[in-house]
Amino acid sequence: MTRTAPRICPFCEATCGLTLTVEGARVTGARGDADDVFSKGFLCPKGAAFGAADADPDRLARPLVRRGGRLVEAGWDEAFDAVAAGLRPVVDRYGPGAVGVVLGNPNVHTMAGALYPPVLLGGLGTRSLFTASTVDQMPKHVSSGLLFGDALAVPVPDLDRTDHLLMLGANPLDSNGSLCTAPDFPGRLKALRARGGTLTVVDPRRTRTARLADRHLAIRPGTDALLLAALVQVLFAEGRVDPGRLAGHVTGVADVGAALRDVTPEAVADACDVPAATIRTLARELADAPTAAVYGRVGASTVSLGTLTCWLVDVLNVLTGNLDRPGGAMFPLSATGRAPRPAGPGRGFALGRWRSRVGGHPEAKGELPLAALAEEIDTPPRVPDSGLGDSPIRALVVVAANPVLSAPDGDRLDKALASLDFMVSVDPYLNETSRHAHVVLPPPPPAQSPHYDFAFNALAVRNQVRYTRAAVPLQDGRMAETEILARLVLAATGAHGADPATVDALVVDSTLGKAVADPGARVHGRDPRELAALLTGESGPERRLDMMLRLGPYGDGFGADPDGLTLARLLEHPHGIDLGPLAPRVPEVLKTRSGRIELFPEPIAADLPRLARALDAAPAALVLVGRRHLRSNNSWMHNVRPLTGGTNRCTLHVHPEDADRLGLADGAAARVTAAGGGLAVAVEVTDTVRPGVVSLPHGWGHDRPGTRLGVAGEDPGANVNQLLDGSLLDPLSGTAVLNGFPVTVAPLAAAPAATPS
Ligand SMILES: Nc1nc2c(c(=O)[nH]1)N[C@H]1C(S)=C(S)[C@@H](COP(=O)(O)OP(=O)(O)OC[C@H]3O[C@@H](n4cnc5c(=O)[nH]c(N)nc54)[C@H](O)[C@@H]3O)O[C@H]1N2
Ligand SMILES: Nc1nc2c(c(=O)[nH]1)N[C@H]1C(S)=C(S)[C@@H](COP(=O)(O)OP(=O)(O)OC[C@H]3O[C@@H](n4cnc5c(=O)[nH]c(N)nc54)[C@H](O)[C@@H]3O)O[C@H]1N2
Ligand code: SF4
Ligand SMILES: [Mo]
Repeated sequence: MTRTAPRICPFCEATCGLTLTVEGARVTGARGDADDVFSKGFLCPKGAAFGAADADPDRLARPLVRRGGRLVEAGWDEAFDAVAAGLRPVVDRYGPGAVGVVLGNPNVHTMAGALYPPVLLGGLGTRSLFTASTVDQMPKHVSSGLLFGDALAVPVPDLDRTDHLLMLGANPLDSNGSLCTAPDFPGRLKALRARGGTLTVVDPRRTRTARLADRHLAIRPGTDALLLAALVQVLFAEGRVDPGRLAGHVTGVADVGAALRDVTPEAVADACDVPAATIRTLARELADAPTAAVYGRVGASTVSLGTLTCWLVDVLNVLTGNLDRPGGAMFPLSATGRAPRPAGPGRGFALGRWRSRVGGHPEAKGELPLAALAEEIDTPPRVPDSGLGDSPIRALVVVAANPVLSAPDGDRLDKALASLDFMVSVDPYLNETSRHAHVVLPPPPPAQSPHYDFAFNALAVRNQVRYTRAAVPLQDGRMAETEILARLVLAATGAHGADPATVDALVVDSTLGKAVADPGARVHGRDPRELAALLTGESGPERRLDMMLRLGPYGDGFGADPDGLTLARLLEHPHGIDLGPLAPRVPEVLKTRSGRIELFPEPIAADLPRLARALDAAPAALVLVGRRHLRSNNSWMHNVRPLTGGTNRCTLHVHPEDADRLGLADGAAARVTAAGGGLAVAVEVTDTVRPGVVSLPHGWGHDRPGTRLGVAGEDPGANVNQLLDGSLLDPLSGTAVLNGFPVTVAPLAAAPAATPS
């Protein structure tokens, strides 16, 4: 029998609503859900391939447990016994810090990834946390933490209403957007232009997004901070600073002007390779536009000046009066977020509350740099057997991460992982990282999981709320990822064997306990047991969702507002509920100690000398940047046949001038070399990259033994991150420099002397 079922797509940040066609337990088709309140029918090739991704025969069907050096299928109880037996002795002997936790990107695309890792970290008490954020958006969190006092308060461009968008280091036509959840990002950009708005794209490559723009600036990689600083300088020099409504809510405006006084367009033009006159024009347009938003993403974040760049993005939004106003850069209000509070001073944001053991890297948002994971494992203690506090990481819990491909120097990490006393991976695939695990716990395919976007609703260009239950019931032998993580929490924290429902019950108790004790909460003074009894839902995670919705900004406050949101009400709306356009949130959103936007925070001031040095640095002859492909997704979708092939290839884009100079022919093999190593790759000569820049996508290199990725292995590609040695970081955020690092490229067939490695 054929039926349809709604399912929010988990494959990228756009969160499109899909209508799945289901036959038995098999998804045979996927189309855009025309009735979805947010995506209105949009889908991309990845969403269309939902069925193929769901049914990939290489997805693991059963847990794997290492026996005699080999990973063999096992039952769930046996697998969790092995997890408890592997982790607890490490905690007991070396302390909780010897257990590292690695959280990868798909955690923001699953309900389990939102609901359980905080409990795991709290229960374990480890500070050895590494996530995809430090190869991605950590600079934005740090910037938001410093400016607004809340690392999660990330302004998003009000795409549907802005008159002017200045976009740096983002290519939403291929990525579908990031830190700006907007189904049909391409359509929204076209609509911006159709209503007379202006789009400027700053990118060293002439991307599909750049081709849509009014203006494309092929900037020299890594210099966006200089460009943005010069825009700020022009605003001050020409008397165009006008924070508008925010004026009474900002401190440090004059300090910013003074600090950047010398960073004129003329001073940065050569470094950025953007004419001074163009920079002046950009600044004036930004100031003069009725509304405007500056937006930077991966190419403006995973660079040496990443935090400064992210900071300058919002400095410009503030100085032009565009922060927190319709058409500018605004703070979404998520249905499971904190209910608005009276404005006032907050606790602020601290950096570097502890440091990594080996490199001394400061924590940011409770995390250490993913680039430092290998050294934290493979560097012996300073004093052997010194006991707690100085132990290398000896055991690792990896959830939805493939750092052997996604982090710098995969070869070193590969060896480090092989040396661990114990490793558990929660992953549907046996891949480059999970092949080192002693236990692999496979989550069910996405059709068998419910979906709610805890993370992306807080980054969406429109306030809305949607929830889809599993489209297909859990099949025999499958365990919900929420239950997998709940059991993992128990096994890791000494409560192995307890009922996984106790994890949810504990969270509910503690959350409601805090809420009723909070004089600002609508449930203040009520009995938490009474509130817990009101929760509905078929499972622990659903009851937790109900609780979060009811305590949240649109919630019913457990009866305080009978028209408010509950899980039951949401379930009556399978295509979601629209909660309206973004609305101003300053000052309520601010949690800085001053209660204001702190425009010139001390850590930023202390980092400015690096900006000055970047002005004078001689540019490298050749640097590498990344790129994404619409039919790819980081490291894990190269195994889905319908998404492979065509232009989705791991080739090195080289500008014709560079190809001539270096003796590289289209289609020929080249050797790329950098500080971390070398790799061989096919050349694609194209003028879509600017001269002096080559581009290679990430997430490739599927040629390691011991994986189970049949399709990906046919065309493995090369791992770009092997070019890095892990030492290049944005110091404030610990984020790896993945864009704009120096490389040399030579024909592979050339004389050996010309191909050092
Ligand atoms: N050079 C370079 N490197 C980069 C980047 C770049 O632009 N250039 N981009 C960086 C960025 S932005 C990111 S976010 C990181 C991503 O890097 P990672 O966080 O490592 O994420 P993925 O590569 O997507 O790997 C995700 C893992 O999760 C598994 N998985 C898939 N679905 C599920 C699920 O439902 N549940 C669970 N438990 N597991 C699942 C996959 O099998 C895979 O093993 O890569 C970074 N690396
Ligand atoms: N199809 C697809 N979609 C994805 C993903 C995927 O792998 N494939 N990954 C998802 C993830 S995890 C993320 S974080 C998002 C990322 O989404 P985006 O931020 O849009 O990332 P990219 O598409 O890599 O675009 C980054 C752009 O920055 C440019 N760039 C590189 N260096 C510089 C520089 O120094 N300055 C400037 N101005 N530009 C530079 C690159 O040429 C590239 O075009 O995409 C998500 N969506
Ligand atoms: S744009 Fe993203 S969310 Fe939408 S269908 Fe494609 S992969 Fe899924
Ligand atoms: Mo990412």
